[in-house]
Amino acid sequence: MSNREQTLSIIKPDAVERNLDNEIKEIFKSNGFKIINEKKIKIEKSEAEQFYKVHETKPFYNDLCAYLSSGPIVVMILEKENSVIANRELMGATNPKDAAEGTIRKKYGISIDKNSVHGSDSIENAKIEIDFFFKD
Ligand code: IDP
Ligand code: MG
Repeated sequence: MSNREQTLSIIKPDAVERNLDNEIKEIFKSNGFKIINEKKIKIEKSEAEQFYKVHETKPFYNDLCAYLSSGPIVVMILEKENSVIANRELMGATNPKDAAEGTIRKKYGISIDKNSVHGSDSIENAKIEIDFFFKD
């Protein structure tokens, strides 16, 4: 039985700013992800606050939301078998310092906040996050 599923990926401002978006998209494609939909946008801080609401009690919440809304981002719906886990693996650990060799965050991440990519952490959250950016 196929487990083909969708996840939400974001190429964050630090990577878009360095013109890495095409390179990162190629990494997803060469790892078997199909880009179902994508758009380059800039969001308001209030939208970032809504998107990251799960982190609202964390000390880094304000900086995180300011950062995600600081410049253009590329949001994508990615599809592949077990895409949520597959994307998390390809992204690497939240802190690029801890990310495994060959992962996107190891290759491009600058710091724990400027870690180049976001990926949904569960199938349930993937649906919520895809709706957040692509339901109109
Ligand atoms: P994830 O992006 O790997 O899923 P989360 O724990 O969901 O990591 O955190 C969301 C984002 O918040 C991270 O990607 C990172 O940019 C930022 N973040 C997480 N922990 C810290 C921290 O301790 N200091 C600063 N920023 C953090
Ligand atoms: Mg997360």
